Amino acid sequence: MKVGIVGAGAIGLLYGANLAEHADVILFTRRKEQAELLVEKGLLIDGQYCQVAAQEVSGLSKRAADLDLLILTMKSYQLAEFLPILSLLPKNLPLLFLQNGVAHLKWLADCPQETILVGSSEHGAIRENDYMVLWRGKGRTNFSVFKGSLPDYLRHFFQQTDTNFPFIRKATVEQVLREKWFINLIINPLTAAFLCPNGDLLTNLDYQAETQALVQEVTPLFQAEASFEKIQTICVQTASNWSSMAEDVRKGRKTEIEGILRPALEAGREQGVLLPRLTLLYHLIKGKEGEKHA
Ligand code: KPL
Repeated sequence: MKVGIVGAGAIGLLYGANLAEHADVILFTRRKEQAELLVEKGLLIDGQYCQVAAQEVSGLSKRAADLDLLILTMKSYQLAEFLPILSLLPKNLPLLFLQNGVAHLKWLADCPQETILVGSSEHGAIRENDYMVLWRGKGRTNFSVFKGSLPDYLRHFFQQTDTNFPFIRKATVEQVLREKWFINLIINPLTAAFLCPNGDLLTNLDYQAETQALVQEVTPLFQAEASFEKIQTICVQTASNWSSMAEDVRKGRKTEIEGILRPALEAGREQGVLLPRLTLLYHLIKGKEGEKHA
């Protein structure tokens, strides 16, 4: 089994390290230096060595015919630029998309591949540097079939990884994405605004009150899918992890605010749901981003 992973940020490195136990993994990186480092030093997860292959993403189309699965882990705003490359890849290569938010769904129907899976990751991970990742919270990868059907060899592969790194199949893509969207909608902007790790949303009582209030505010959009308990579970599982948005703000990078918060604000406008807390968080984070990415 050969698995290609596009994107070598925290999630790409985490999946690379965990899947390397069960498959030959090749990481496709944006920068040549990162691929060289991964080949030279190996991939280290919590200090443990894993052997992976790596090369620049420009070489993907040449290697794609050898792959049994391609996992796309880049941020949703980076995915748009990548879509033309997907149209050059074999139609029988199954793709698994692992983006936060829901904004990327509209692009997937145009991908020519016959099998498209959409997933969401509950893991907490931090990229220490180009070849080192810290696993800061074990979760599951929920996925569903967006197009085609799940080949038997992939079903078997996901069963193999199950004890340490479970993949859970859900009935619908909506279920997979909405549940994760709700989690990211609460945890990511709050931790990015308070600049704190996920666990602080429970242990700091002022932050906890704000977290509960935000859950209540967005409940009309998510109905039964919205629950403070769900947020508690993820915050406990990933307590020492900095959410991807908090990490992006900390490092002065572009965030996924447009893929996560904007669709919720739009839904609020359409459904007549007032979202003052979320609106403030949107502008707060967008404003910080604007200082660096104007
Ligand atoms: O998905 C995440 C993220 O940081 O984007 C969680 C699950 C909240 C882990 O930090």
